[in-house]
Amino acid sequence: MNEQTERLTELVRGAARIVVFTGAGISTESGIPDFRGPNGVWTKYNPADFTIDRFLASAESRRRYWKRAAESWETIRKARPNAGHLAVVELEQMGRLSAVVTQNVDGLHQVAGNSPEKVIELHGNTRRVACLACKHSVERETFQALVSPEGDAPACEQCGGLMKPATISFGQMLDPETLERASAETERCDLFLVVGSSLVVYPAAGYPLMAVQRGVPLALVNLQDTPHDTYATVVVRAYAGEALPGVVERARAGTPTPFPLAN
Ligand code: CNA
Repeated sequence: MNEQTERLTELVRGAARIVVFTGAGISTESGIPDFRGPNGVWTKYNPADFTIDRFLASAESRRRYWKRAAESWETIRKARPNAGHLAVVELEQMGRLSAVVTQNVDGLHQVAGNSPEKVIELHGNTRRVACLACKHSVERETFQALVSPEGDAPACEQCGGLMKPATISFGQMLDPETLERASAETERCDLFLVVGSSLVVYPAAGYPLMAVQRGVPLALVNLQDTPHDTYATVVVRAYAGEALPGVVERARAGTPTPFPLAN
C-alpha cells in the first residue's frame, strides 16, 4: 500500500456518511469502455451523434442510433460487477455509505448488491427504455429484442411516442428531483469519494466541489488527472478494482463496530 492509499484508508476509517461518486472508470474493469480514457468511446465515435437533437432529427438518424445501441447493449447486459463495485457494496454493509451518486447508466452498482434506494443515477439507466412523451417505460431486454436489425424500433404501446433508452442524452434535461437528492446527500456527507470519473461533465462534476466548499475531504481514485485534483485531500492513481478492496478491508479491520447513522 502506498502513502496515498494509506491516507484514503484513514479517511474511510474515520467517516460515517460517505458519498461514493462514480463514473465510467469504475466499470471499465467489467468490460464497459469509458468515454474519455485512452480506449474510450470518443476515440471511435463522434459525440455529436449522441445528442437528443440527432435522435429526434429523423427516422434515419434513429435507425442509426438503435443500431449502435444494439452493440453497446450487448456489452452492458453481459457485464458483471467487478471488485471496485463490490468494495462499494462492502461500504454499505459496514453502515458507512450514505449514497452512491453515479453518472453511469449500466446499473452495475445495483447488480453488485447496493440497495437501489442508495443509488442515485444522475444520467439514468440503460436497462430500461422510456417514452419521450408519456414516460411509459419497459425493460430494455424485452424492447431491444423487438428492434429490427435495420434499427427500426417500436413506438410507445401507450401513446405512440418515441421510445429511447432511459438515459440522459447530451442536450436532454436532467431530472430535477434526482439532482436534488444528490445535492442533499452531498450536503450531509463527511467524505466524498470519487471513483473513475474525468470530472469534466457538468452538472455532475459540481458535486465534489460542493463537498470541498463545505470543508469535507475529497478523495479521488482515478487513472488520469482530473481538473479537481488540486482540491483533493487524497488522489489515488490506480485501477479502482485493484485499490478499493484493500482500502475498504483495511478500514473495516481498523474499526470495531459501525457507529449508528442519523438516517
Ligand atoms: P469518462 O469521462 O470516460 O472518464 C472516465 C475516467 O475514469 C477517466 O479519467 C479514466 O482515466 C478513468 N478510469 C478508467 N478506467 C479506470 C479504472 N479501472 N480505475 C480508475 N479510473 C479509471 O467518464 P465519466 O463518467 O467521468 O463521464 C461522464 C459520462 C460518461 C457520463 O455521462 C456517463 O453516463 C458516461 N458513460 C457511462 C458508462 C457506463 O455507464 N458504464 C460508460 C461510458 C460512458
